Amino acid sequence: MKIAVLGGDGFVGWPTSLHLSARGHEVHIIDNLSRRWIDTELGVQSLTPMDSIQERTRIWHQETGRRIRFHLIDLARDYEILKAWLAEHRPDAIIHFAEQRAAPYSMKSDRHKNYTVNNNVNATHNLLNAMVEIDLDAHLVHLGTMGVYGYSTVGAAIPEGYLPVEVETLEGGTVRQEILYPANPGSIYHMTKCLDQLLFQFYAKNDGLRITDLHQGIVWGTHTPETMLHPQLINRFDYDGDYGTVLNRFLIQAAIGYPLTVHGTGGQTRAFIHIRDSVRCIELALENPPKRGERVKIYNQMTETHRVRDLAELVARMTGARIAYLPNPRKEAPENDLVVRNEQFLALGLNPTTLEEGLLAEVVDVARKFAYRVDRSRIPSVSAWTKDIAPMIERDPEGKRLKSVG
Ligand code: USQ
Repeated sequence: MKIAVLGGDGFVGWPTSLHLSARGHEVHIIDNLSRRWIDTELGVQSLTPMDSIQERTRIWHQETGRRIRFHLIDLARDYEILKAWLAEHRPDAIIHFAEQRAAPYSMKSDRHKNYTVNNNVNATHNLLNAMVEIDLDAHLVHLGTMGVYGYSTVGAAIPEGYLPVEVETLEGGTVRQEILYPANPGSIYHMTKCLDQLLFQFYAKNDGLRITDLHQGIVWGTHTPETMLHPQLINRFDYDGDYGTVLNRFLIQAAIGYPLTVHGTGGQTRAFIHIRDSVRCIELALENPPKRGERVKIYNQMTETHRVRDLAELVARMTGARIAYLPNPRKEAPENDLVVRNEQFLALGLNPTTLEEGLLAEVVDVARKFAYRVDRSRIPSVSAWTKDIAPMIERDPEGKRLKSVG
């Protein structure tokens, strides 16, 4: 297949591009390199040293003989260029990762809120609009998020996208329907993914676009078999307070002797998936497109759920790290249960990589190797969800800011 990977320079986009190229697909990365600019804005860098995208693709060719092409396009702004590119290349499939994906970054200031909404919503709409305009019947696979559902405890499992409901009719009977699970975003970033869902519903219904939406949990790990082929193919690894995600942060914190930064009581339960399973799920989704005219196909792309404090305790037991319970910069339920259905990927043959499989130690090893690149002052999460919360968040990472250290 000819596949366009939008956002192919990012944390999941890069290993996905390599995985698909290794399987013989013709891969084209489209990216505006915004993630690298945001590193510059925030004054942070990936824990792992990352080469330019051109250098990465050169090394990939050198190691495997396969070519990945790179095209510098900003989906949100360069509508005509995107449309012309799609018309010229006519890919069989498009994987859409090209969105600002950090919840804390999206909540930093009014500017960051505007940027995230403008970037994410315009990128998705420009893509859908262009596909219709040039009659492109490509399968669109989008990286959504488990966060569209919210994480509230309802005493029932979260279905894969659609909720069966019974509606009372005017005659007093009932009709059964399946509706999109009620959106319940917890950040501006998550809200843009909820808006994406509506764009997909409309374009699938109105224009028959074939769309798969993957509601992914928190990705952990860093290596895939392809990124390990050469040191310069290494994946990025975010540890800072905006882009670092919880489990990878705990592992790097343990590796450098920094207290594990649990927000609040750590009673938040979230869905997780290893990066290797993430790229495999995307491949499985590509192999199973919806038919033209079918509704949007939605998968829950996660393999297990964990409570944040249980993860901290696990990492502490494994490494001897201390745990710090900090004031939570986010407005979120302090404690929640979460049960998620994910039968569709399991039925397609996904064999989940779980936390028990020794891969936690692999991440700690990567973190130790590159520990010299860590700026400890960038570890705390200082992006507050509301103006009331902001004064509770102190910036000193290892002194004043820690409420208690266990
Ligand atoms: N948390 C801590 N300590 C930390 C960092 C986070 O306790 O040092 C807590 C947060 O308060 C939150 C939970 O851990 O309750 C998860 O935070 P996160 O930063 O790991 O994940 P999140 O902001 O939800 O976003 C990440 C990705 C996003 C993706 C989402 C999937 O950045 O792109 O959509 O995970 S999900 O969480 O399932 O919605």
